[in-house]
Amino acid sequence: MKKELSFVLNYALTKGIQIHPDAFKILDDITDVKKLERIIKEVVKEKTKQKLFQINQNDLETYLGIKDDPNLQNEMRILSDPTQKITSGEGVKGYNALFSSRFNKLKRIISDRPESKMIKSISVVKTTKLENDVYVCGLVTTRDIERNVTKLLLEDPTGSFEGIIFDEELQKSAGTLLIDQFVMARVTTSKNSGLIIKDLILPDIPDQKINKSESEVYAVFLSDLHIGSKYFMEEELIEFVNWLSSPDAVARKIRFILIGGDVVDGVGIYPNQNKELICQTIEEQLQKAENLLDKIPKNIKIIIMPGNHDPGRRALPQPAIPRKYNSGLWERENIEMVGNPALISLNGVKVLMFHGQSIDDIVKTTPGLSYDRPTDVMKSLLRARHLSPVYGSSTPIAPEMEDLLVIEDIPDIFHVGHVHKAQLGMYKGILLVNSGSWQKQTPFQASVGMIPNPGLAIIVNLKTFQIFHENYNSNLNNILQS
Ligand code: D5M
Ligand code: FE
Ligand code: ZN
Repeated sequence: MKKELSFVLNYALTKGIQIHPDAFKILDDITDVKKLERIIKEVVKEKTKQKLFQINQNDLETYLGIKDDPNLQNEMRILSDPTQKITSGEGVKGYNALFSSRFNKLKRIISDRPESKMIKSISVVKTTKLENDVYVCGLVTTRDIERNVTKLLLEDPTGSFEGIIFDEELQKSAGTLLIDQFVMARVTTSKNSGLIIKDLILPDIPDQKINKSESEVYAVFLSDLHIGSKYFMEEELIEFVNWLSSPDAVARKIRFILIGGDVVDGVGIYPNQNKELICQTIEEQLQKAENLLDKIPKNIKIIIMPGNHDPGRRALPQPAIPRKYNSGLWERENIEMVGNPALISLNGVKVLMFHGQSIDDIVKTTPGLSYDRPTDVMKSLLRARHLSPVYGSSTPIAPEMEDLLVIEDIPDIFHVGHVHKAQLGMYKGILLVNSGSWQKQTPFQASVGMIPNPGLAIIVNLKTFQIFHENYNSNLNNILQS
């Protein structure tokens, strides 16, 4: 008998627990001594708690995820992934196509509202004297505040017009509009034949029924691991991964792990990044990611989406992390590589995953929004029904023929990362999850006063939407916000 195995047997016996020969065979296959010790200690602890005195084959198979609990369904479907759809039109023509696709998709969405029967095109509104109020749809081109009025320039495929807002409250809502966002305006002709905006309506989310899983399984939401960075919390993430194969009652029900981008820290993403890297190449970083994810029980399905630090292309929508940098991740049976953004169904629960690059543009230009409250920004994306409305700011957007960033399907869970601040929220029944990070505060973040709350794993029961979290940060002030 191997030395390690006799240790295991003796350890169990001193605790008054026997190991069945079939269970012994499974233990014999485990070559990692540390893993073997950990497994036996945890199973013995669990058996003692349950006042049972034999470890059998079934215990170990369940514990190691070799055998699935047949009552737990874990069906994952990719409902939408930009990877295969990316075409990139060229130059001005491409951007015209993109904006016309954006306009048409959002007009279709807003057409469900009763007011939409009175929608007129901008060319008609500009050339006729209006008897009654009418509605026009357009993308916001500019927003100016002059003395006591706000002026909005709206554009549709027939032309553009400048509308004036006098009402104070309405000026406040106009102040939160994002450039290039779609809006419907109620307009009327003024005495001097200018156009006055009397109301602004966003596509927004209608009241709807949330889909839940029939089977009681849990999903884990992670993002911004930044593997390869000096500040990546490797020990803590390994501890979490080990917990996944522990007998803990919550861990035993986890069947999905979603990773919302910035899986690795990348190379050449910011000046002098190499000084803050432990792994200097993308390949090395992804290999480390693969080794780590390989320790996750195989009955857990893992979805990997890229962020702005991952390889592929920088502009949105992003394709999945290309196979050429690491084929192992692509070949793993329990791993699914998707682009950014992606819509996934987990036992019928729709999860919209988006890394969240556009948050940078939005907090810069919108009064009342900040990096500290990412779920507020997520709400404004849902109201705009667009993941990255602002064009030409810090978030690069590719000139696709189809605007793949319009939120067409309404999700049950909206999963975003990027700002390294784990936070939960709710909007019109949709669960908002910002999954934080597994990277300690970087010198850059310290210099701009950004305080992340890393090392938190958010876990959602997909049947009840009850939320759990596991904290792997030793700092007790590191808390999940909501
Ligand atoms: O982004 C982590 C966070 O840091 C995110 O909130 C954006 C912010 N960030 C990153 N780089 C910059 C620059 N250059 N200016 C302002 N804010 C920034 P990550 O994608 O992990 O780097
Ligand atoms: Fe990040
Ligand atoms: Zn990011």
